[in-house]
Amino acid sequence: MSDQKRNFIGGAWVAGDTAANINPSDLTDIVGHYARADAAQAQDAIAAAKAAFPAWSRSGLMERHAILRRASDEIQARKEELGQLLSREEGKTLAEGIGETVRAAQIFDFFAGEALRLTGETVASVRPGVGVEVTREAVGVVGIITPWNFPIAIPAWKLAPALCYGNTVVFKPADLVPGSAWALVDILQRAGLPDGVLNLVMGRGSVVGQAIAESRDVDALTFTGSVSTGATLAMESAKLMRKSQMEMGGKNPFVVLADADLDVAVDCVTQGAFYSTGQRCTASSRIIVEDAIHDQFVAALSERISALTVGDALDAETQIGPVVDETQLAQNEEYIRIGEAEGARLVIGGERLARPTEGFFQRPALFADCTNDMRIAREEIFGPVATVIRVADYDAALDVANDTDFGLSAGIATTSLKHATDFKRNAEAGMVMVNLPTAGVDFHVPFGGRKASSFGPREQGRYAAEFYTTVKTAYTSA
Ligand code: UN1
Repeated sequence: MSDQKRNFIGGAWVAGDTAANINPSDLTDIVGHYARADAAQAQDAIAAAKAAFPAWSRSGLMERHAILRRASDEIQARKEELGQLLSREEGKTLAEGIGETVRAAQIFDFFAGEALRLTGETVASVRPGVGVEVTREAVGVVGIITPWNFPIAIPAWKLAPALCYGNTVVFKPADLVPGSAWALVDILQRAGLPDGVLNLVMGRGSVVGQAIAESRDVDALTFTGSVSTGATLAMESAKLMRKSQMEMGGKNPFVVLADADLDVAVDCVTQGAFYSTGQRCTASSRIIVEDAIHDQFVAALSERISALTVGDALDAETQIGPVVDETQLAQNEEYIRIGEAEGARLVIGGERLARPTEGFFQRPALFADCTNDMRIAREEIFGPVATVIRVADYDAALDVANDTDFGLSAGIATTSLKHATDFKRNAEAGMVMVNLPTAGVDFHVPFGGRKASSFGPREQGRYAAEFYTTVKTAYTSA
């Protein structure tokens, strides 16, 4: 295919089998044709990254700073176009697509700065006349495997620190959304990365992801995606004694107390559960509501849901874009059936919606009368489906919030300082939100969770150095 967007290996654009990138808002719209790498190309990419490592890990800080800065500037300058590409291939609204693109630019800006702030420690030795220095060095070849739901921000928050600290990269974006990833690699290579420092291998997890996971030449592996794949990749990594970082699912609680500002609570849940079509690991999917405000809250939320405009991601009126593909939509529908069979009450939504173009449109769904042991309250659905669980008081709410296999984000709507403080202290989650949605995080502070949600060091901000560097302790006798 002459118009094929190719893989990038060792500084050259390399053709492969072609896959069409389809717009979930309009199945007749082909976003582009993208190469799929095979296992041999993935190995070439790993070899190129390995060969480029010695020089890049010793490169000057101003060179790294300038490349990351240029990338940030170009992403920012092209935010409308890149945001549109993102929304067209993934289905989140244009406002969300542009917002995510700006977030990617901010992440590159942050790590351009971090490149100039590499520090270590000088420590007195216990032995007289001996000095100790603690420094951080690049890890080596980093394998980066990213999901479809944040086609530019998640690649940015893994690529930027990897490159900032002097690692070389083999990058496999999700097969469903190669467009934003390809654009990002194109920007970074034109920003001046030496050949082999960043390699793009698009394609299937079972082929490309597998080749990266199995390679002894990949020194660190970072992944965002499902729990089952994350667990497999962590085990593969442990067998090779390789550093790994897994960001996986969530079943994030959002507690609504009787003393909450009702508008704030409804806003937080609408955004947290349904924006980005509910396709976020940080989505609020268990809404835990105190009895005294329960009926009023469910009525207000259901009214809000019925007013949400579901449609083409690129239409300015749209508030909720399509589900990403048929497989995900069928999974959402299966969970609607499961919820009804379990005895939960479907208050609103869940049905497919017809729009002028053929796409994967679904009305956001709200279940009430749920118990925390139902499958719809325990398993990550990854769609616009939320469950409401009624509780007697704050203590019961906290118990239910923490009764989950996951621990990524937890939120509460309350005007009580006492309950907000207690929740921040006792919620078993990596991130806690007070009067804010569980999803939608800052780019410069740690991101990650507990239990089945995350494995390995945190991402983002200065904490990213924990994963993307390795510590050296040097002793010198005077
Ligand atoms: C956010 O909520 O702002 O895959 C980010 C995900 C997360 C990112 C969420 N890793 O949904």
